[in-house]
Amino acid sequence: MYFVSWVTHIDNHVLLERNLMAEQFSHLPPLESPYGLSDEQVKKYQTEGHIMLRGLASPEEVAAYRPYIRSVLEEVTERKAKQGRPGGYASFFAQVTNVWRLHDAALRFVIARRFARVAAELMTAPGVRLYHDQALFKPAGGKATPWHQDQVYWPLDTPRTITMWMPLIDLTREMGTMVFAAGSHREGPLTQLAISDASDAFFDRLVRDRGFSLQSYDLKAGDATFHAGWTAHATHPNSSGSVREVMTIIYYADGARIVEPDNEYRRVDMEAFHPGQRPGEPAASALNPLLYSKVG
Ligand SMILES: O=C(O)CCC(=O)C(=O)O
Repeated sequence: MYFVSWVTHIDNHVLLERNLMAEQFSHLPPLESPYGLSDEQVKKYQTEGHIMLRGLASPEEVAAYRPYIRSVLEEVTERKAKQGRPGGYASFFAQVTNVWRLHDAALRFVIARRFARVAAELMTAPGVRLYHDQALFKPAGGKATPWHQDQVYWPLDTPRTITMWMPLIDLTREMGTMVFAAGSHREGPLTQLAISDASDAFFDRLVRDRGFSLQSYDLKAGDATFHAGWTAHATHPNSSGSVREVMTIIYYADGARIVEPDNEYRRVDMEAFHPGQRPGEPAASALNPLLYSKVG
């Protein structure tokens, strides 16, 4: 059975309970074949805390999934669904979290073995689990996303965390691409500030004072950047007349444990993304399927 074999790398009953047999989505590309990372790319990621990969998905593969991801975003933002985190980021982007739970087509994209394998190989982790996904659509005229470090939000005991950031359409800098402070991940936590004007001012000064090289890329649909949880990053504003359509998937190394939340963001994330779990436990709730395992 095609769909059953397609999901055998998933060890979690939650996904298997989903209607993966749905004929409706059988035309969607499986996104299974390996990308073929080089040792140089892995080394570059580990040195700089981010990397840009051309053609991780083909334009055709992305085009097949795009309408489903867009439809979820449009539906959720229309009814202004509240999703977990405190704080309002509406001027930066329209945000829908865990799209994989809202649509079976998006599920196939988010659990894609090709993407998860790249995440594992960049972190030299034997396996990765899903933390969550986010569709991040920056509206035309949307402000720059302020400088921040993601892991301020994440109650995990490992630096081996990573975000795949993939545009669904071709992007130029004017549409709000990412800016990374290369090598900043090696500093670990630099502040407890969450995304805000304050974090933006803090990092703006810090990257200048420390002389971090700032790197940014124009991307075609299906190209992707990956960045580590402690890599300081921001985006350009969207000064174009078009919506910037991006899908992100966040992974962590299998075996990571939940830490006692030391801020409100981490407490909320623990409850939202590791439901029923306690600090000290391996982070492996029903919402964190193992998406790739070298031995599996
Ligand atoms: O897409 C954006 O505007 C920000 C994304 C971001 O900060 C992230 O994915 O970590």
